[in-house]
Amino acid sequence: MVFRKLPGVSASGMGLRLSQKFVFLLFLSGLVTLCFGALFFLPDSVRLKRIFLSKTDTQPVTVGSGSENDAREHLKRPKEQEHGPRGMTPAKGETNSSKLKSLSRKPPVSHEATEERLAGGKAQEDLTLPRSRTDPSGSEKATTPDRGANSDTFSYQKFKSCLLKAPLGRDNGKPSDPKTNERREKVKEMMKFAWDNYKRYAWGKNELRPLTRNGHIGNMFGGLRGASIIDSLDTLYVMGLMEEYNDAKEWVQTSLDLNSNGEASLFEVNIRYVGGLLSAYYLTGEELFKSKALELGEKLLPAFNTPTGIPRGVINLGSGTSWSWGWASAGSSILAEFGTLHLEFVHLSELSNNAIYKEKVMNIRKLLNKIEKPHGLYPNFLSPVSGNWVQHHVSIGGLGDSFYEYLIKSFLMSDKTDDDAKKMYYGALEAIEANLVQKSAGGLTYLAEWRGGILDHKMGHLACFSGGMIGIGADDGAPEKRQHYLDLAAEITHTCHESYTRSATKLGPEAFRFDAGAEATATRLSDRYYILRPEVIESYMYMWRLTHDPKYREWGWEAVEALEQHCRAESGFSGIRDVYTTTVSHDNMQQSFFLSETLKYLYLLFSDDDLLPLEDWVFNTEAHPLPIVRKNCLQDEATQDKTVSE
Ligand code: DMJ
Repeated sequence: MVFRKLPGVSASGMGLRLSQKFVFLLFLSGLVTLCFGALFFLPDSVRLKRIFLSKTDTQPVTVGSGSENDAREHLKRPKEQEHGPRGMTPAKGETNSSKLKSLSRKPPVSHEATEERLAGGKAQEDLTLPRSRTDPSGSEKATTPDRGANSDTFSYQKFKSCLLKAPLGRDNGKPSDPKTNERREKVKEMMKFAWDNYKRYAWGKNELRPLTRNGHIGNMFGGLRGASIIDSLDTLYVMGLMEEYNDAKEWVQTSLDLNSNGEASLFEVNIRYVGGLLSAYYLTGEELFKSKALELGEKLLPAFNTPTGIPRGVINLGSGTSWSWGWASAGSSILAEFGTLHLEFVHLSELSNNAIYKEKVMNIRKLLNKIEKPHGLYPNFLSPVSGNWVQHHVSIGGLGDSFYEYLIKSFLMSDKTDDDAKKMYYGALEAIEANLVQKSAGGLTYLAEWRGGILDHKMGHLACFSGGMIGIGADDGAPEKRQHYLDLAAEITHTCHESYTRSATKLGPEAFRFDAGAEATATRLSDRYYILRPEVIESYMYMWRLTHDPKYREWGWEAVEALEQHCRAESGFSGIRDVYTTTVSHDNMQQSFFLSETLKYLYLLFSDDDLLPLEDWVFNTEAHPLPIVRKNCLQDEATQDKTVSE
């Protein structure tokens, strides 16, 4: 490089100036590099970071090369990590990032302490959610709430004032009848037994293996841990197991690491983790649960980056890359998976004051509303690319089930204002009645499956939730149909009960049939297992609340006795491989839904109706209670200071 002499500057002086400039420039560039580098260490929520470091686009691809038949096969096998039809096939390998974060500890709470805090309106600042907005860059990320915007923040106190009744009832739902109370106490003891063993042998893992006394992680939750803890929070709280609840809360505070980098089922993470955290927040007012739910919800958004906005089934929680299940026909998405996000996503929007979550699920709704439906039915597989059905298999059990459940519950959760959901639900129910509802030779009402017009006379255990669903929707149907819907709900619940009574263990098989002389029994070896599923008991609970017919409590008690006799092992509860033999073979898995659903529904069945009253709450498909959104009340200034009488 040649240096020219500048006028008025000596050569040595110029050399000095130049080297000073050089050092200064070096220092400056070092500073810039340092600042930029520091951006990587900022939390994702900081706006500066979002401006400089936009997330990489997701590349939709299809995982594996299985077929739908593989999927169905998978449903039938009582494999250890099998949870159901909607989150079925495990995603590929997972990473084990379980960094422990040490957060400040809060003192443990009791029911009384929480209620007192809410009623007194103390710590209002803690209970007020700051506002958040959609990222102006248009990226899929939800942006961090801005602190301090008051006009449209979520106030927990106000939310409580909009409930019609106290969530836990007058006396925590304690029934006055001593026999019923004894039964309720028994269920509570079962929960404590299940929890204590999980805590002792599997703490922080996803499920307990009660026979080998260790933990199971599996690969449905993308490296997230503690599924049994998150699924249990509300059950423990509602049952008044406060020491256990406090342990669970402390684990969430100190050890729930959402920065995992594995491939997760969007559906399973949503119903168990997001649903569990939301419920825990609404019941307790603990900000911790809300912020975790929002943090996780944000990580799910990239799954919606498809040409139609229909999300794919698998998402890498770290990179945001999403896939379709390898076994799903032609890279399709599953009706029960993308159709079971609505309740949680509406609440994520409520709490964050960020419309993005609701927009995502409303877009799914719009597409499904518009698309041509064969005989008015919704097939189980839809292409997220073209928005067309991929093939015509319709089922109210696995692959379809909770989509229908979320239609009626969306309507109920909207304080009966969501008319589209209402229309779609009753339209679907009409099509189901016209095409799938059957009467067996022995007079049992059941729901068959439909394959392009051909009926498969099989009903899965999963489809047994429909007794409860049709029951809770009966009242809002056309006036001339109301009694009919209630009767239909009772008939289906009766059929599902029959599937239990016809087995040696008095527990029901995974699927039962109504052909070749079969009446509500499994005819295939591969359908004989029971993995502690809740659906039949769920329908007993709803039918009890709707009719107060004592038979539902009796049926629930039969199930308790059967669970105790055949599923209780020395160190927890286990599924069994064959319900038709009393020489049981345990599958060595205490599913997390046993804690969140089966035991919660049993407890509610033996409680008074004012424990989580249906006037205020809907249960998500994992039995996590979510409150009805009373927009009028929430937006009404006058209710600001009103508090619910406890
Ligand atoms: C649960 O995870 C949920 O109820 C889901 O909707 C279906 N499968 C299981 C329980 O069987």
